[in-house]
Amino acid sequence: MPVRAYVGLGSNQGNPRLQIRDALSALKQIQQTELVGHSRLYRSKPMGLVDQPDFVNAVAALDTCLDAHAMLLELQAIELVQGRIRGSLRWGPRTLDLDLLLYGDKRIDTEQLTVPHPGLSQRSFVLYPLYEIAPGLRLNNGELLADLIKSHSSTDLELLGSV
Ligand code: A4P
Ligand code: MG
Repeated sequence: MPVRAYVGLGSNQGNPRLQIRDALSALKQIQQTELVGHSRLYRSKPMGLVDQPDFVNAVAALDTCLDAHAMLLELQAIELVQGRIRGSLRWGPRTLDLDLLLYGDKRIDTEQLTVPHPGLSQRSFVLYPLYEIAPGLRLNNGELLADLIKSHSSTDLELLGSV
Protein backbone atom coordinates (compact mmCIF):
# COMPACT_ATOMS: atom_id res chain seq x y z
CA MET A 1 0.00 0.00 0.00
CA PRO A 2 1.38 3.43 -0.87
CA VAL A 3 2.04 5.93 1.89
CA ARG A 4 0.86 9.56 1.68
CA ALA A 5 3.88 11.84 2.06
CA TYR A 6 4.04 15.63 2.09
CA VAL A 7 6.99 17.57 0.73
CA GLY A 8 7.77 21.24 1.39
CA LEU A 9 9.27 23.14 -1.53
CA GLY A 10 11.21 26.38 -1.06
CA SER A 11 13.34 28.60 -3.28
CA ASN A 12 14.84 32.09 -3.15
CA GLN A 13 17.40 32.01 -5.97
CA GLY A 14 17.39 31.70 -9.75
CA ASN A 15 13.74 32.51 -10.51
CA PRO A 16 12.05 30.85 -7.53
CA ARG A 17 8.63 30.40 -9.19
CA LEU A 18 10.24 28.55 -12.07
CA GLN A 19 12.33 26.47 -9.65
CA ILE A 20 9.16 25.35 -7.86
CA ARG A 21 7.42 24.58 -11.16
CA ASP A 22 10.40 22.51 -12.35
CA ALA A 23 10.58 20.74 -9.00
CA LEU A 24 6.91 19.73 -9.24
CA SER A 25 7.58 18.25 -12.69
CA ALA A 26 10.53 16.36 -11.23
CA LEU A 27 8.43 15.05 -8.32
CA LYS A 28 6.06 13.54 -10.92
CA GLN A 29 8.95 11.48 -12.28
CA ILE A 30 9.96 9.80 -9.01
CA GLN A 31 9.79 6.03 -9.29
CA GLN A 32 6.95 4.15 -7.57
CA THR A 33 5.42 7.50 -6.65
CA GLU A 34 2.45 9.57 -7.76
CA LEU A 35 2.14 13.32 -7.30
CA VAL A 36 -1.45 13.62 -6.07
CA GLY A 37 -1.65 17.35 -5.45
CA HIS A 38 0.12 20.57 -4.63
CA SER A 39 -0.68 23.93 -3.11
CA ARG A 40 -0.50 27.34 -4.71
CA LEU A 41 2.63 29.45 -4.31
CA TYR A 42 3.27 31.64 -1.25
CA ARG A 43 5.90 34.32 -0.76
CA SER A 44 7.44 35.02 2.67
CA LYS A 45 10.32 36.86 4.30
CA PRO A 46 13.30 34.62 4.98
CA MET A 47 13.28 32.85 8.29
CA GLY A 48 16.71 32.71 9.92
CA LEU A 49 19.28 34.67 7.96
CA VAL A 50 17.33 37.81 7.02
CA ASP A 51 19.77 39.37 4.54
CA GLN A 52 18.66 37.23 1.58
CA PRO A 53 15.80 37.38 -0.96
CA ASP A 54 12.22 36.45 -0.08
CA PHE A 55 11.27 32.80 -0.43
CA VAL A 56 8.63 31.18 -2.57
CA ASN A 57 7.12 28.10 -0.90
CA ALA A 58 4.61 25.39 -1.72
CA VAL A 59 3.68 21.93 -0.44
CA ALA A 60 3.11 18.78 -2.51
CA ALA A 61 1.31 15.53 -1.65
CA LEU A 62 2.76 12.26 -2.93
CA ASP A 63 1.58 8.68 -2.72
CA THR A 64 4.68 6.54 -2.64
CA CYS A 65 5.82 2.96 -2.31
CA LEU A 66 9.38 4.11 -1.55
CA ASP A 67 10.52 4.05 2.05
CA ALA A 68 11.22 7.42 3.65
CA HIS A 69 15.02 7.28 3.27
CA ALA A 70 14.72 6.35 -0.42
CA MET A 71 12.33 9.28 -0.82
CA LEU A 72 14.86 11.63 0.83
CA LEU A 73 17.52 10.49 -1.67
CA GLU A 74 15.12 11.22 -4.55
CA LEU A 75 14.46 14.70 -3.14
CA GLN A 76 18.16 15.43 -2.71
CA ALA A 77 18.83 14.27 -6.30
CA ILE A 78 16.23 16.78 -7.56
CA GLU A 79 17.82 19.56 -5.46
CA LEU A 80 21.18 18.75 -7.05
CA VAL A 81 19.82 18.77 -10.60
CA GLN A 82 18.35 22.19 -9.93
CA GLY A 83 21.70 23.61 -8.95
CA ARG A 84 21.52 23.48 -5.18
CA ILE A 85 24.92 23.95 -3.68
CA ARG A 86 24.99 22.82 -0.08
CA GLY A 87 26.96 25.63 1.51
CA SER A 88 28.17 25.89 5.04
CA LEU A 89 25.47 28.47 5.68
CA ARG A 90 22.53 26.92 7.48
CA TRP A 91 19.25 28.53 6.41
CA GLY A 92 21.12 30.41 3.67
CA PRO A 93 19.87 31.16 0.15
CA ARG A 94 19.08 28.22 -2.13
CA THR A 95 17.71 27.51 -5.61
CA LEU A 96 15.66 24.67 -4.22
CA ASP A 97 15.01 23.08 -0.86
CA LEU A 98 12.85 19.97 -0.61
CA ASP A 99 11.91 18.86 2.88
CA LEU A 100 10.10 15.65 3.69
CA LEU A 101 7.47 17.08 6.04
CA LEU A 102 5.42 13.97 6.75
CA TYR A 103 5.58 10.32 5.75
CA GLY A 104 2.23 8.80 6.61
CA ASP A 105 1.93 8.93 10.38
CA LYS A 106 5.48 7.63 10.88
CA ARG A 107 7.89 9.14 13.35
CA ILE A 108 11.48 8.81 12.10
CA ASP A 109 14.63 9.91 13.85
CA THR A 110 17.85 8.83 12.18
CA GLU A 111 21.07 10.68 11.36
CA GLN A 112 19.77 11.53 7.87
CA LEU A 113 16.12 12.05 8.53
CA THR A 114 13.75 13.53 11.09
CA VAL A 115 10.03 13.13 10.34
CA PRO A 116 7.77 14.95 10.99
CA HIS A 117 10.11 17.73 9.86
CA PRO A 118 11.15 19.59 13.05
CA GLY A 119 10.13 22.99 11.63
CA LEU A 120 6.71 21.89 10.44
CA SER A 121 4.59 23.14 13.30
CA GLN A 122 6.39 26.50 13.67
CA ARG A 123 6.45 27.72 10.08
CA SER A 124 3.47 29.47 8.56
CA PHE A 125 5.05 29.07 5.09
CA VAL A 126 4.66 25.31 5.59
CA LEU A 127 1.43 25.17 7.61
CA TYR A 128 -0.74 27.29 5.27
CA PRO A 129 0.12 25.55 1.99
CA LEU A 130 -0.20 22.19 3.76
CA TYR A 131 -3.61 23.17 5.09
CA GLU A 132 -4.66 24.18 1.59
CA ILE A 133 -4.18 20.63 0.29
CA ALA A 134 -4.93 18.66 3.47
CA PRO A 135 -7.46 20.61 5.57
CA GLY A 136 -8.50 17.54 7.58
CA LEU A 137 -4.97 16.41 8.43
CA ARG A 138 -4.21 15.20 11.94
CA LEU A 139 -0.55 15.05 12.98
CA ASN A 140 0.83 11.97 14.67
CA ASN A 141 0.80 13.75 18.04
CA GLY A 142 -2.99 13.86 17.70
CA GLU A 143 -3.10 17.56 16.89
CA LEU A 144 -5.37 18.74 14.09
CA LEU A 145 -3.65 20.92 11.48
CA ALA A 146 -6.77 23.09 11.51
CA ASP A 147 -6.19 23.81 15.22
CA LEU A 148 -2.44 24.30 14.89
CA ILE A 149 -2.88 26.87 12.17
CA LYS A 150 -5.06 29.05 14.41
CA SER A 151 -2.01 30.00 16.49
CA HIS A 152 -0.02 31.02 13.39
CA SER A 153 -0.61 34.31 11.67
CA SER A 154 -0.68 34.34 7.88
CA THR A 155 0.10 38.06 7.69
CA ASP A 156 3.73 37.32 6.80
CA LEU A 157 2.57 35.24 3.80
CA GLU A 158 1.62 36.59 0.40
CA LEU A 159 -0.40 34.29 -1.81
CA LEU A 160 1.15 34.44 -5.27
CA GLY A 161 -1.44 32.23 -6.94
CA SER A 162 -1.21 29.03 -8.92
CA VAL A 163 2.07 27.51 -10.01
N1 A4P B 1 17.15 16.02 7.06
C1 A4P B 1 16.68 15.56 8.25
N2 A4P B 1 15.36 15.46 8.23
C2 A4P B 1 14.95 15.87 7.00
C3 A4P B 1 13.68 15.99 6.38
N3 A4P B 1 12.55 15.66 7.04
N4 A4P B 1 13.62 16.47 5.09
C4 A4P B 1 18.58 16.22 6.80
C5 A4P B 1 14.77 16.82 4.44
N5 A4P B 1 16.03 16.71 4.98
C6 A4P B 1 16.10 16.25 6.23
O1 A4P B 1 19.36 19.63 4.97
C7 A4P B 1 20.31 19.22 5.90
C8 A4P B 1 20.09 17.75 6.23
O2 A4P B 1 18.84 17.61 6.85
C9 A4P B 1 20.04 16.83 5.02
O3 A4P B 1 21.30 16.33 4.70
C10 A4P B 1 19.09 15.71 5.47
O4 A4P B 1 19.76 14.48 5.67
P1 A4P B 1 19.75 20.67 3.90
O5 A4P B 1 18.58 20.80 2.98
O6 A4P B 1 21.06 20.34 3.32
O7 A4P B 1 20.02 21.98 4.79
P2 A4P B 1 19.13 23.19 5.10
O8 A4P B 1 17.84 23.09 4.35
O9 A4P B 1 19.93 24.43 4.91
O10 A4P B 1 18.88 23.09 6.64
P3 A4P B 1 17.57 22.85 7.37
O11 A4P B 1 17.84 22.96 8.83
O12 A4P B 1 16.89 21.64 6.84
O13 A4P B 1 16.77 24.13 6.94
P4 A4P B 1 15.27 24.10 6.57
O14 A4P B 1 14.52 23.70 7.76
O15 A4P B 1 15.05 23.39 5.30
O16 A4P B 1 15.04 25.67 6.38
N6 A4P B 1 12.45 30.99 5.05
C11 A4P B 1 11.33 30.99 4.32
N7 A4P B 1 10.51 32.04 4.33
N8 A4P B 1 11.01 29.89 3.55
C12 A4P B 1 11.83 28.76 3.51
O17 A4P B 1 11.53 27.80 2.80
N9 A4P B 1 13.81 27.66 4.37
C13 A4P B 1 14.88 27.64 5.14
C14 A4P B 1 15.62 26.38 5.28
C15 A4P B 1 15.27 28.82 5.92
N10 A4P B 1 14.40 29.94 5.81
C16 A4P B 1 13.29 29.92 5.06
C17 A4P B 1 13.00 28.75 4.30
MG1 MG C 1 16.21 21.40 3.92
